[in-house]
Amino acid sequence: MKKVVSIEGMTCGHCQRHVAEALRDVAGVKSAVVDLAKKNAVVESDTAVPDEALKSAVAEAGYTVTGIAEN
Ligand SMILES: [Cu+2]
Repeated sequence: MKKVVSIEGMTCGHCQRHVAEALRDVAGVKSAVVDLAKKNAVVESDTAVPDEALKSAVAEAGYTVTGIAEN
């Protein structure tokens, strides 16, 4: 399964890495690729990962999720 998470607040490569690591730590997430220019992260998982889990991981890292789309 793939979800595209829109994220506000990332400004540099450190933010990008920080968010990617936070998302990869969410249970069930296989990979998370953050695109700084597009302000999003593509999250892949074998099983459904709740949007809330992704949102809180990003929030704990200090950024804001503005939307999550199934892809
Ligand atoms: Cu930064």
